[in-house]
Amino acid sequence: MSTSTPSPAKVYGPPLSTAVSRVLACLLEKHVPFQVINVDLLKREHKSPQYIKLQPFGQVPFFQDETISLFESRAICRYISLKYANKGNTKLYGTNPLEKASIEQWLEAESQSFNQPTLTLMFQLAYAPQVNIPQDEGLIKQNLEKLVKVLDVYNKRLAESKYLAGDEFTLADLSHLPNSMYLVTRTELKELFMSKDNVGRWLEEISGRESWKKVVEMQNSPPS
Ligand SMILES: N[C@@H](CCC(=O)N[C@@H](CS)C(=O)NCC(=O)O)C(=O)O
Repeated sequence: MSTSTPSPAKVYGPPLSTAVSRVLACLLEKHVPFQVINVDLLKREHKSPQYIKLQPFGQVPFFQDETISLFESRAICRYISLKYANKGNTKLYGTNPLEKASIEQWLEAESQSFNQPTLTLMFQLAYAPQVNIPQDEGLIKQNLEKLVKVLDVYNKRLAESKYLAGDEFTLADLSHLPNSMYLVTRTELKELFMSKDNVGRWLEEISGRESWKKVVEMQNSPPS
């Protein structure tokens, strides 16, 4: 009988990357041990031939666990939730077909409706000024309008239930944390999120989870 302990899962990429932080939050919710392998985006390590062999699009995160490798943060989170169904937060990905479908519904809303305007606003409002790229006022206005419409839908939903997919915190909520918290903490859009009462209450609640607080700690620590 082998007594060797399995090696921890590996996440390649900086915790400050929103897609990487989604995976870290999921691993922490599931109490799955992991190791972060730094990939320096400023040095363009994600475009090196060695890294492209792992992640063919040259993006972070890349994930390895035992013998498997995956990319795409949302797919990685689904995998972790299923593989470690009985560890940590066992309700993260639902426990019956309807719960799972409801979680999937809001995960799709995140990736199809919420992600695009929030990513554009992150770039335009936070990144562009940092690197002296001129801001595109038209694009900002257009994506703010899109975001307001999405937040109105969420606000209505969150008047009916504590979390997006029902009464439990799930992957659907977790998946919204990276882009939401980036905009809330690094741009002037905190007011917009908080002005929608139920969205504000929900964001306070989900960003106060131990898993997310640990991700923020990791984001504020220098890479090892
Ligand atoms: N849909 C992908 C997006 C990955 C992604 O865009 N990662 C960014 C960091 S948040 C990245 O690698 N950017 C560098 C690049 O695209 O060259 C996922 O969720 O994993």
